[in-house]
Amino acid sequence: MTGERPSEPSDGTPADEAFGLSVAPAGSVPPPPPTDRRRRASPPDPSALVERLTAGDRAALARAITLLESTRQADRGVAAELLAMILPRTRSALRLGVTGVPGVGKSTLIESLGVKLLERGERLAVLAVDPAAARSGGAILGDKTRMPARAAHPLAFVRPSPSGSTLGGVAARTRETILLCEAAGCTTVLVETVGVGQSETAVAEMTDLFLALLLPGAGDELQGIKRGIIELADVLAINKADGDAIPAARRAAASYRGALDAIRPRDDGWTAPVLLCSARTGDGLDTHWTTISDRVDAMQRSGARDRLRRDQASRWLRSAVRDRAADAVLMHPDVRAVLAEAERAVTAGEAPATIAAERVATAIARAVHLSGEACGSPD
Ligand SMILES: Nc1nc2c(ncn2[C@@H]2O[C@H](COP(=O)(O)OP(=O)(O)OP(=O)(O)O)[C@@H](O)[C@H]2O)c(=O)[nH]1
Ligand SMILES: [Mg+2]
Repeated sequence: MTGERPSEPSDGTPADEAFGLSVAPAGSVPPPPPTDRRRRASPPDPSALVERLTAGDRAALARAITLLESTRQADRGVAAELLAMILPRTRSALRLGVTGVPGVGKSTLIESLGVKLLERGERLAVLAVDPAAARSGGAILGDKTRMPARAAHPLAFVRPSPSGSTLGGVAARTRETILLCEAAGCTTVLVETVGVGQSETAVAEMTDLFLALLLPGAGDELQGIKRGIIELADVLAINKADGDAIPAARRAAASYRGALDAIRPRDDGWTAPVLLCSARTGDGLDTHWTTISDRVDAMQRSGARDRLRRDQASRWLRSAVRDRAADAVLMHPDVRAVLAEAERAVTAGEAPATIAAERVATAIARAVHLSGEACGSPD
C-alpha cells in the first residue's frame, strides 16, 4: 500500500510540490535534481540541510522528513546525524493531538482551526498518524483536497502519515518529525489520528494536549463509547453542534460531563472540559483555542509541560529499547527454534500459552547469557 502513495515524495523531491503547497521563497531552495531521483547516489549533507531547515525553509523540512522516513541504510545514518544536530536547536511548539471516529470532522476542524491560527501568524504543521490497516494513504490525500485554504498558505506545512508497517514505526517517525517541525520554527503542531486501535495512545504520548472530537447523540449511548478515550483526552468537543443537531449536542455534552465526574482529575486538578463546536461554521472554535492555549500556557508556567515531555521521552526510549531487544532476541536461532516448537504446542492444544512462554523465556535467558559470555571472553 505504501509504495503506491503519491504523497510520499521520492528522495530529493521538494515535498511541497507533492503536497500542492507553494515552495519556500526563491533563493532558499536549490533546484531539485534533474532526473530519476530514486537513483540519487548520496544522501544530502546534514549540516547544510540543518542550516536551511532551521532558517525555516519548508523544502528542507520536507527533505529532512523524507530522509527520516527512508529505509535506505545510507539515509538512516544521515537521518540520525541530522536529528542529533537538530535536538539542541528545537524550539518548542504547542503540540496538539486530535482524535475521533472516522467522519466526526477532524479534518474539517483542523482546517478551520488552522486557518484561524495562520491568520494570527502562527506557523503551522499538520501531521497524521494513521494505522496502515485502517486507512490507505489515498484517504489522507482525499482529506488534503478538503484543506485548500491551509494547504495554500506559506506558513502551513501538511504531511500525511509516514508509511510503515507497524503503528510503533509510524509513531516513532512522527515523533521525530515533530522535532524537525519545531526546529523549522513551527509554533503549532497538530497531529491527527483516527480513533481506532492504539493510535490514540501513541498520539497522546507525543503531544502536550489531546483533543477528542465526539458526535452529538453519542452521549445517549455512552456505554458504547470507549471509556479509554475519555480518560485520555484533555479536552472533549462535541462537533457538528449546528442546525438541528444543537439540542442533541447539548445532551451529549451533559452526558459526557457526567461520565467525567467519575474520572479522577489530573494531578494538577485539571478535568477535561466538554465544549460544543461546529467545525463547519466555525462556531465555538475561538473558545476551543483559548481553552487549549490557556491550558498549555498554564502547564508551561508550572513546569508540568516540561515534566510531561521528559516523561514522554523516557517512555519512548524504553519502549524503543524493548522493541529492539525483543527483535534482537527473537532473531537468535536457539530462541527461534524453541518459539516455533512452543507455537506448535500451543496451537495443537498440547500446552497452555503461559507454560510455553516460560520455555521460550528460559531459551531467551540462555541465549542472552551465552552471548554475554561470548562478549566477555578475552579472546
Ligand atoms: N454539519 C456538520 N458537518 C460537519 C462538521 N464537521 C465536519 N462535517 C462533515 O462531516 C464529514 C466528515 O468530516 P471530516 O472532516 O472528513 O471527518 P474526519 O474525522 O476527518 O474523517 P476521517 O478522516 O474519515 O477520519 C464531512 O462531510 C464534513 O463536511 C460540522 O461541524 N458540522
Ligand atoms: Mg480526516
